[in-house]
Amino acid sequence: MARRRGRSCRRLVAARIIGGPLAPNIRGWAYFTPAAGGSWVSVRVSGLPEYMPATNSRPPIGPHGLHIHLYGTCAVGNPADPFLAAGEHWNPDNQLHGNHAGDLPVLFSNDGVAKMRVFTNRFRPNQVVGKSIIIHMYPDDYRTQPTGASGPRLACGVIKNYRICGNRISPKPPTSCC
Ligand SMILES: [Cu+2]
Repeated sequence: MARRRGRSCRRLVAARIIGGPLAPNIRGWAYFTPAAGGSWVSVRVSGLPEYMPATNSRPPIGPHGLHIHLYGTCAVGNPADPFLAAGEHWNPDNQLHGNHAGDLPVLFSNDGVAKMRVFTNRFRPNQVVGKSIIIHMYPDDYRTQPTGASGPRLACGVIKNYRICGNRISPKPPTSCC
């Protein structure tokens, strides 16, 4: 652990998640930490929409599809169909959806709050820096190709290197501290 100005600092791969025009109250973080043989992915968000059962014309709202997408941009683009600039699911080894490296379990809302920690052996934290994480409106069915039929994109975060010094998290690259 490196020390600078008397504080201990460490590097953290993370994404600050912010809701787009379809769910502007969403706020949260995703953290990607090393694990034996892969990564822990920890997601904490608030402001998710209320669960609504499926109707004849649309799937249920929630639990929410969650994926790592290819490009590290959260440009909103079309407000009615936002965050398309993040591209498709991150799928470096050309798998079917359900087995994309960027596929993750759905997020369950608890009065708008979701907290989930999941292990994946599909990547190390460094490998997802520069990509994005997206929360969708509908559940992932893990079979519809290539999207899982998760529907519109509610929230987005670009996965970056952050540093934590004491309790502070700042978006400076790790070369400046650790
Ligand atoms: Cu997605």
